[in-house]
Amino acid sequence: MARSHVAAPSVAIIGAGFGGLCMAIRLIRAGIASFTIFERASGVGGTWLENTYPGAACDIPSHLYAFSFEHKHDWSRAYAEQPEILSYLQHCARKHGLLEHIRFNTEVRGATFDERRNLWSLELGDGSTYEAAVLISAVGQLNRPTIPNVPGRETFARPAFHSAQWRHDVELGGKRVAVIGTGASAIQIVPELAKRAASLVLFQRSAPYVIPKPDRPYRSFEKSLFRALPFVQKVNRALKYAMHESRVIAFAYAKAAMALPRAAFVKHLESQVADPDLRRKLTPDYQMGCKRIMISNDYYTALARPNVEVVTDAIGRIAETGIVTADGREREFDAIVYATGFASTGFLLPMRITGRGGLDLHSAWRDGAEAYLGITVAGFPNLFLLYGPNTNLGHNSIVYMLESQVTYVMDAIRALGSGKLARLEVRPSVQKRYNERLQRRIAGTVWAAGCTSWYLDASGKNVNNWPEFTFAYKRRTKKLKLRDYIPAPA
Ligand code: N01
Repeated sequence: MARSHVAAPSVAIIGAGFGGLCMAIRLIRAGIASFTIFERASGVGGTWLENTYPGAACDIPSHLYAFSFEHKHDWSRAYAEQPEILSYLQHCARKHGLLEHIRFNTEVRGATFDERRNLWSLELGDGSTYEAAVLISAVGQLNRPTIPNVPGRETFARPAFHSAQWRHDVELGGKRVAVIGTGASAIQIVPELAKRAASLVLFQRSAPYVIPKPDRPYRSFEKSLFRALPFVQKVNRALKYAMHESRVIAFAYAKAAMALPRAAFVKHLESQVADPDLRRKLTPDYQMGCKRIMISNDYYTALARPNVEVVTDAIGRIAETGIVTADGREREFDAIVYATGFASTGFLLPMRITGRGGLDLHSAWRDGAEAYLGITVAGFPNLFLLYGPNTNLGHNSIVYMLESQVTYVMDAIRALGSGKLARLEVRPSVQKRYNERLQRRIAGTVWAAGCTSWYLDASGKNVNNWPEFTFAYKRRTKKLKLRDYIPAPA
């Protein structure tokens, strides 16, 4: 274990994506070196390492989708693509000396809290264990790809893979390709594949709302300006933040404000798709914002290409060489791409997390995952979640939320390092009150408008989204209040 420069508890971080790296940089900057990051992959980047499908890019502006303390003046475009985001994260890890703290190719299978010693014992993939006083989960919400259990799926004898497990060894150029799903991943994949596949059939269960993406390459003079005058970049970032932040009004405060983006959607669809039948298929039947709103300049034009077909009939089964829709029609394919999303509501699954008194985290969450501020969970002392329950956004950059959470966890680590506290465990009443209020707020948002989405668990409870302004969340997480926690003197 690395030696600390200041008195601090030992810290184990799970995941080396945006969250884990942010946490580690803040620890290093505070002079705390007693931490280890466990990463199941062979490199840093998390979702940006895993998702390498053609067209993978961020739908939040580059300057906003970056750490506030680690600006990059030379983003190549307004909305960065996956390789550039990955290389930014690799740069952050190198620059802040994080690599020596990361154990790559090391999966954490579970963790158990030892009440007598106030230590978390982590069970690692190779069967060994590792102990730390503080456990921080930074595994994200979208790390377990799901492939629907369509009858006959296993019988398909040709390549079939999930968008987050892209098979770069499979050449799709000139092939007959099926894409299942119309979420944020699919709308980036489809335009790229449509250009080179002989034919592409998109199986759409629900149509997404797609509006224009204000994307463009940055000009050299802009990059030079950002480098020479960092405050210009800061102003640019602040403006983008404010613009995105205002969007929560339509999601959560005044749904009538959704009329504006809806008008943009209608105009976009009408300008890009001439065929009225196709337009009808591509018009969603649910309230805008209920599922994630998509931005793309080439999705609709791709669907209007002669080699592309949008199928809205339900998939009945998958056969050896194709997909059979409920009407009995079989289409033959050389490959199937499942852009079918992630198991988003199980959070730390498949890890087994055992807290005080043998309490299992997933049993504690049998009525739906919840945490106080999305960060701490009653019964699980010294466990902190980054991007935990109800901290996802429909309107702004998740990096902002992560930084707020990291500020809060740093406060906790300082408190635990003071030598006065044995552990920090949120009071059940505080967690309950917080979540009751949160769910009341969510009930009035557009996400509760009756559609299905990855924000809802099996019982229909929204366990993923934060329903307010992000600056309100930042304010709440600025300082850890000891009164929210059960007193546990050292
Ligand atoms: O997954 P999704 P995703 N038959 O769950 C369909 C982030 N992200 O990977 O809507 C037919 O959104 C399902 O249909 P329906 C972003 O937060 C960000 O695309 O349930 N279809 C849906 O269309 C995003 O929201 C970026 O009716 C089936 C699709 O599969 C999140 O990741 C880029 C089906 C799944 O969509 C997830 O996006 C990419 C079935 N049996 C992703 N089962 C950025 O730009 C499921 N579907 C930052």
